[in-house]
Amino acid sequence: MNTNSPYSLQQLQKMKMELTRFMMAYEFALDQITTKIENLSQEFHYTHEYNPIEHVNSRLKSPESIFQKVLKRNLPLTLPAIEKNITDIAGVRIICSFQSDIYALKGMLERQEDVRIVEVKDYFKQPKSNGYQSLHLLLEVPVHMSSTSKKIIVEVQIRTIAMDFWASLEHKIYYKYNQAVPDRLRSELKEAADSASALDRKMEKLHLEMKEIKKTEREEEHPLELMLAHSRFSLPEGFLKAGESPEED
Ligand code: 0O2
Repeated sequence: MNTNSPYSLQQLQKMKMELTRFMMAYEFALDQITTKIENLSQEFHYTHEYNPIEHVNSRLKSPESIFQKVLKRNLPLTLPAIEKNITDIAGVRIICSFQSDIYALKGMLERQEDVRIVEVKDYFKQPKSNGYQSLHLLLEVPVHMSSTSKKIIVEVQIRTIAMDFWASLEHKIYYKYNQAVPDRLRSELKEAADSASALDRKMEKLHLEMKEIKKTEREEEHPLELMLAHSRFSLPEGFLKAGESPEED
C-alpha cells in the first residue's frame, strides 16, 4: 500500500465514484444522441428515397485525455470546471453525402423537444484557413440518473464524405508533425481541401438534377406502387387488387 498518498482510502473511493458518475452521465447523453440519429436514419431508410446519413461515429473521451486537455488549458482539476470548459467529452461525427443534408439534419435535431443547440460553429460558411469545413454543434440533453438529473453537452460534428476523407488525413499529418506541418504539405493540404469542396459542390449539383428527373418520373408513376417501393411493412396479399374493397364484419 502506498502510504505517501495525500488521500485516505475512503477519499480515493469517493473520488472514483464521483468520476464514474460523471463519465456515466456523458455516456448516457451520447447514447441518447446516437439513438436519435439512428432513429432518423432508420426513418429515412424506410420512408424516403434516400438517407442523408451515410454513417455515424461516436466516442467518449477517456479520463486521461480529459485531464491532458485540462492541464494544456491550465484549468482547475475539478469536475465542475471540466464540465463547464471541456465540451467534447461526448462526441458524435455524422457523415452526410451532401452539404444540404447537413443543414437539413441540423434542423431535425433542432426540432427535437429534449435537445437544445447551445452553440453552432459553421466552418462551411467560414472555412478555417487550412481549408477545414464542417458544421459543429454543441447539443444539450437531459440525463436522468437515480438521484440527479443533469443537462449534458454532446459535441456533434457533421461533414460531407469528401471533407471527412480530407480531415482524417489532415488530422494524422498534423499529429505526425506535432502540429508543425511543413509549408509544402500545408499548401498541398489546402489545395486538397479546395478540391474536396469543389467536388462537394459538383456532386450536390448532380444530386439536385437527379432529384428533378425523379420528381418528373414520379408524377407519372402509380402512387400505390411508389408507396410500396419504399415501405418497410408489406401490405397483406391481395390488398391492392383493383376494385376490391375491405370486407366488413
Ligand atoms: P480530436 O482528436 O478530433 O478530438 P475544443 O473542442 O474546444 O478543444 P476548438 O478548436 O475551439 O477546440 O473547437 P472546434 O473548432 O469545434 O474543433 C474541435 C474539433 O473539431 C477538433 O477536436 C477536431 O476533431 C475538429 N477540427 C477542428 N479543426 C480541425 C482541423 O483543422 N482539421 C481537422 N482534421 N479537424 C479539425 P480536437 O480536440 O482538436 O481533436
